[in-house]
Formats: sequence, C-alpha cells, structure tokens
Amino acid sequence: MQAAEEATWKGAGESREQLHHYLFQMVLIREFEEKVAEQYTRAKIGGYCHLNIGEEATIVGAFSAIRPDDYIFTSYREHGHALARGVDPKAIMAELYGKVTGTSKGRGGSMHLFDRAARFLGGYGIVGGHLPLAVGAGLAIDYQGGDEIVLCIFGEGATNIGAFHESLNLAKLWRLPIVWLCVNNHYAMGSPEHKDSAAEFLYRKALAYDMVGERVNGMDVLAVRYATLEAARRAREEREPVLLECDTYRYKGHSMADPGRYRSEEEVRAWMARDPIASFKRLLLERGLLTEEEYQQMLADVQRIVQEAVDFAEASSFPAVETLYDYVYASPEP
Ligand SMILES: Cc1ncc(C[n+]2csc(CCOP(=O)(O)OP(=O)(O)O)c2C)c(N)n1
Repeated sequence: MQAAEEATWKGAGESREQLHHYLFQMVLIREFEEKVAEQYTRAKIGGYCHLNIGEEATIVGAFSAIRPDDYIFTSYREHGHALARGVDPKAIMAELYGKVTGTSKGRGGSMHLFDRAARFLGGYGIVGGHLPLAVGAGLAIDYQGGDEIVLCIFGEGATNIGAFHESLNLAKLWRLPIVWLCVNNHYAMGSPEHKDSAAEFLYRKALAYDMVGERVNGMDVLAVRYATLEAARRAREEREPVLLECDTYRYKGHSMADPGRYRSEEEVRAWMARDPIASFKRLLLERGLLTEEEYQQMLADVQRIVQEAVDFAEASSFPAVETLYDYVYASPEP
C-alpha cells in the first residue's frame, strides 16, 4: 500500500457500512455518468453536458463531510454532486432529458440542477458566478445566528475570475461559514492551469485574504473526507472560511462536445492508473472490509438504479407548450 493511502487510513474510525456507502456512491456517479454520455450520443439529452468521471473521490469525500442542513452552490459540472447529496437519480436524469419531472421541471437541463429540500441551490453556468451567491447564503446564516455552513464548489479556472477574489475577501472579512472547494482537474476547457494562473499552487490564493488554504489528494476519498471535515469544523465553529484544493482529473473532455485533443494519451492513462474507485476498492479488499461478491452486488444495485432513472426519464413528458412562459420574469403578454 502506498504511504499516502496509509496516511489517510490512520484516522479512520469508519464502520464497514460507511466505507461501503462511499464506494457505492462513487460507483453510482461513474455508472450514471457513463449512461448520460451514452444517452447524449443517442440525442436523448441535449445542450451542454459536463461529466464528473474521474472526480468521484473528491465529490463523495466532500459531501460525506457536511450535514444535511448545510447549503451547496456548485458549477455546471454537477450531476455527481447532486447524486452525492442524495438528490433522486430519477429526477436528475429527467432534468437532463428536459422532462417535466426533472429537478428543475425540465427547464434547466444538465447545468441547472436544483433541489431546495436537499439545500442543493444549483447548478450555475457562468464560471465563478455562484461564488458571490455563496457569500450571500453565508451572510444569511450568520445574520440568523445559524450553525449551518455553505459548501461552494468550482473548478480551478474559476480561481482566476474576479468574483472568486471578491468572494474570498468578503467571506474572510465577515467571517462567514463557507468551505470553498476547488476541484482542480487541471484544465479549464482546453487551457492547462499553468496557462491561465500566475500562481502555481492554487490553494495559496487563500493567503491573499489571510485565509487557511490546503491541498489534498482528490483521488483519495478518505483524504478528501478528512480534509473537508476539518474545513467544515473550522467554518462552523470558528467562523473561519477555508479554501480546499482537491487535486484530481476529468477523464473525458470538458463537455460532451470536446474530444480533448489538447491532452496526451499518456497523461490521461497515468491519471486513470490512480483511479479513485479501483484504488478504494483495492484498499477495502486488502483490509478484508469488502468481498468481490459484495462489490458485484453493489455494481448490480447501481446499474438497476441508473436503468430505473433512464426508464423514468423516458416515460416522463416534456413541459407543455402552454407553460413556455411560466417561471420567467418577462412575458410576451401585455
Ligand atoms: C464567465 C465565463 N467565462 C467563460 C465561460 C466559458 N467556460 C465554460 S466552462 C469554462 C472552463 C472553466 O474551467 P474550470 O473552472 O476549471 O472548471 P471545470 O470545467 O474544469 O470543472 C469556460 C471558460 C463561462 N461559462 N463563463
């Protein structure tokens, strides 16, 4: 076992069931996203569509460390985030299909998943555009004397946007309970990070605002979990916002429209050799905390859930034409 894996294991007081749950959620995200890619190429899903394949450990580790009453703001690359939050896979798939049974009644699509009950407040298409909204939610929590936190998730490209700097500044100045989670998959569309960021280590951008910044192995679900637990504790108990950078990779192109020719096959293969699901599965098998039969059962359960989500989306209706102007501010009617 690698030293890094060993280090993350030490703090583990996790039950077998919890460990299985993390693996289950990572497999669910992987299988769901593979199915989404398939349905996209069959033109069942349209519009922009960004996948989380490769980022499963970052997502599951982070979501496992927050409370059900905490608030989430995230980017357009968020199907896996909604799944890890416990949003119904059927409603997510239906939203991708543009069906009325989707999380946003079929009006948002892939980039605009939203579930108020889960405190999953979007799904935003403008890079960095949701960071000021997270500040607003943090301020509201503070104003009302609550002890919830905000988990705000974005890519490394967003750390070069003005809104990132304004938001971190205010979060620290006003001591807001926010965990800023940067999913560093090393590419903003086709731009590698060294071509758009003057700073080599993104977590150090927190230093400009006297904020704690930390970098963690985003391919290791337990490492991300423990780092997020500590960041959430600081935010909740000490009113110290934290910037957590998770070092990870997206296996597929930026979106379904991107063949990803700006990366070498060797690079992609090297990251896939560190696959978060395969390595966590191996760790559990080695420790006698999982059997191959249990894993196969888990995979079968996940595949059933994903198929049920597809069937549900297929069977659902598109919004009625008469409702075209519902939920919009402007209407053609006088
Ligand atoms: C303000 C703004 N500029 C440009 C775009 C076009 N755009 C969409 S995604 C993207 C790359 C963002 O990369 P990153 O923040 O690293 O997130 P990732 O897609 O890697 O998850 C860009 C430039 C946009 N949506 N919004």
